[in-house]
Amino acid sequence: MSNQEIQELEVKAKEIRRWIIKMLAEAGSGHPGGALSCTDIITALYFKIMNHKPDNPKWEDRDRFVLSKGHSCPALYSALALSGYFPTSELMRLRKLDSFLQGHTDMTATPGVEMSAGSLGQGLSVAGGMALAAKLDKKKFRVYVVLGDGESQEGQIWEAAMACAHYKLDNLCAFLDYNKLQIDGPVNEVMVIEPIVDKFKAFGWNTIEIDGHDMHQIIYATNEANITYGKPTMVIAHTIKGKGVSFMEGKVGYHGVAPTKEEEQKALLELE
Ligand SMILES: Cc1ncc(C[n+]2csc(CCOP(=O)(O)OP(=O)(O)O)c2C)c(N)n1
Repeated sequence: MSNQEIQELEVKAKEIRRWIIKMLAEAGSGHPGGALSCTDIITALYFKIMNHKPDNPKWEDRDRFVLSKGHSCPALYSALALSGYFPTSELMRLRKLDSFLQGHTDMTATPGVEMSAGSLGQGLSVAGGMALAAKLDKKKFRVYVVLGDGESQEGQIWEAAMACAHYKLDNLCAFLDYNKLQIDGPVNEVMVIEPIVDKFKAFGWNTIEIDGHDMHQIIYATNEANITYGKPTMVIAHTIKGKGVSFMEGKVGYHGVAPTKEEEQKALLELE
């Protein structure tokens, strides 16, 4: 992939970060920290990696994306809008009563959203089911899923991890958005998930560790997943919660607190 393509993705990621800030400031509520940490991964998937047709969201051969940490949906909504699934003007109606963009994803309401999420821990099971269905139906589509590190304390993740390896779901590529923080504080203090790479390896997964804000590494990891046969791939992506907005970076307080109008201006200046 050329440096120019990488730069274009970086520009797109910045645009998505600006939308996240704008839509949350307008709504006055929502989750900036975890949305900003997975933005680069979602940008690479929607604008480089995935086969999808925004004008035909239900195209049966499309690659599937599951955002398991559903509270980070502003990143997904922005990527969907900028891809062309719906007008960007809808983004400013986030969390309004009659909007199809609610605070957590709703697959029955939003074009392009594949799974309703918000209750943590379920996304890997669903993504695994989609990947297994592709195998049974002899379909070529691939399935991508983004998990949270705090979310990975859920038992269901490990049952799914076992099942995905058992069924040899090499058409499944998961990203762990490893930003080291969750709602109540540092993941290490709430419940240690290390050694996370060894754990997924032990469960039978191909594992790749990357900087989750480096486009080159994100693309490399998905390409590696593509040519790995007989096992699913877990990309352990080291990220920063609140990435891109200096006063939000690494701050647990911005897990679920929207920027004020003043903070919005400050953040947008940084994201120019
Ligand atoms: C089953 C369940 N338990 C608790 C919550 C409340 N909750 C929302 S976000 C969150 C923290 C998630 O942390 P993490 O997965 O690390 O997400 P990120 O830091 O990327 O935002 C919690 C506990 C929930 N949504 N679902």
